[in-house]
Amino acid sequence: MSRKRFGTVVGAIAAVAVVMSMGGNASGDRAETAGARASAEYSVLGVTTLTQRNAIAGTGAAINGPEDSRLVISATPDEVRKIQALGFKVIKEEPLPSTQDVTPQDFPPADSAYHNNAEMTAEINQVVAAHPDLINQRVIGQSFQGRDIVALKISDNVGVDENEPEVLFTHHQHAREHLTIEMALYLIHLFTESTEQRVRDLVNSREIWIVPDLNPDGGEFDISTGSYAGWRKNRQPNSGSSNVGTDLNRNWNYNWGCCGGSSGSTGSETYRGAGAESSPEVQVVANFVRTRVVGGKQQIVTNIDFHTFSELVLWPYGFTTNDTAPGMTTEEANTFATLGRRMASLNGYTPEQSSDLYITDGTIDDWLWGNQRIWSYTFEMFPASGGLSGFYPPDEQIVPQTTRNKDAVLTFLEFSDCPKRIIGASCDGTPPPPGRTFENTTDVPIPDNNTAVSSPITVSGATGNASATSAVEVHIVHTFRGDLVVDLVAPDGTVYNLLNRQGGSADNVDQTFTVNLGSEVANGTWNLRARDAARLDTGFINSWKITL
Ligand code: 0X9
Ligand code: CA
Ligand code: CA
Ligand code: CA
Ligand code: ZN
Repeated sequence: MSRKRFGTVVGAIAAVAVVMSMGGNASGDRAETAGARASAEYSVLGVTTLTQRNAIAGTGAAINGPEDSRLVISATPDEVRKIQALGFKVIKEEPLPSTQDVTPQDFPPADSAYHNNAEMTAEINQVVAAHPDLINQRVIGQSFQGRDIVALKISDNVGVDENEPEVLFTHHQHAREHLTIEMALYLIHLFTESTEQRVRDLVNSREIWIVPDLNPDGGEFDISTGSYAGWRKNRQPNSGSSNVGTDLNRNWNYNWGCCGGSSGSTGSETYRGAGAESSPEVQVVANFVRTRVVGGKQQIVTNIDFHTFSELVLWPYGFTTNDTAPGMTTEEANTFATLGRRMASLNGYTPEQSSDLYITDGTIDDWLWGNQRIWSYTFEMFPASGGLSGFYPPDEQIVPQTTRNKDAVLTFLEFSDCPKRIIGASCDGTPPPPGRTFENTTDVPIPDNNTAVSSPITVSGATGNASATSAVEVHIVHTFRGDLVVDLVAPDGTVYNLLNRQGGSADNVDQTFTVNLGSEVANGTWNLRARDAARLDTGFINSWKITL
């Protein structure tokens, strides 16, 4: 499998440097352009005629505009010397009176559906104005260059801190991973606008926090010239060095810099910063997370941190390849892996412990879990593989690649009251209700003639209804070709279609389905019903299991 590694990505930057090269007027980002152009802004005094202006332009300087009898230009030192040789007095302009070192521009026209920081803010403001009962926002701090970092809250009774599991979605630690901003906007719209009962129930029973942009400076810098800069870090200068930026996802305060999973060199793409939380952006979000400790208890139960790319679902720890470590028991590692795999089965990503990709230290997910006991996942979005251009999928991919995560995110929210429930454990210290998992291991042949067969499980002694997140684990042995229709039939006859496979050469089914059986009485006879819809094949229901 082709996987993104730093070696590959850094190599790719050099390879495509011509295509990705900065435009001419990266006016603010002097450190970046210093080597190539060393352009700066100057005023040439006493310029009143076209002849004078042409002479100045003839040196190669870029003319920005006239101002009274002065001409404002962008020029290199060499060009300035030529203009002075023509007899003009040249003075250096002060940088713009701004805390921001780039002129925010925009995505290339072909990618105009992506949101820059101003467009993201405007869209969020519009959703907040339209649904004040469901969503509000607060500024939790500022980036290095002074841009606001906001946290949105989405829930019923949004103005009240209710006793509901809190869930945190974080986005855009890495500047060039713009698709993650679109993921935030997708979730904001889904949670506030969807009329689906499943979504409404989750919004009403959870308190959802979304930090849509952890790295606004880096994101604006990446698009500041009209062509992509391939920038990853924030835009914080490093003392004693002309290299700019800290890798935010190496700057968190858990085993910071411990294990060779980050760099101490300012020029590195994975520079970990001068100290843990040395970047204002990480400090702002870490402080926010700490404010959610109420009465000694962290209210946030779960987190997904969105990145691009590689199509992965990752879980802690990143600093060690060991499955278990201090602060990670076998039960916890199993919970992470089981929920991670369930989510990956819903979005088609590859699930693995994050250190299976490469060792990292000082990452957000290790801190959220190791320090705050928040079940934290990293999603690496589309595409599955590629070079530097993998960070810049065309804007036509925004809708398919954000909606692709809908089921995974909703399932994640469903388990966010108690992630350990996915392995049958409980969270309140009491043992899980006994006898809620039932299995039938008797083989039931599936004839090659479109006739449905059923494997029954009879439940008695269970109280109340089945769960909204019942797991139905199915094992069917089947040969080519695999047109199979598989249903779960509840005791009252309600049919839940699990699989409706058309064509293809897939054969066996070994899959766990999450089914909302919250409206079904648990007691009675449940049936797994299978029907083969194609000729010339054979198989049998091997076993199946239902957790009510
Ligand atoms: O290196 C990273 O920070 C992530 N990959 S990216 O290309 N988006 O930069 C992967 C982090 C994996 N490790 C952990 N999540 N701990
Ligand atoms: Ca386009
Ligand atoms: Ca609420
Ligand atoms: Ca709360
Ligand atoms: Zn990333």
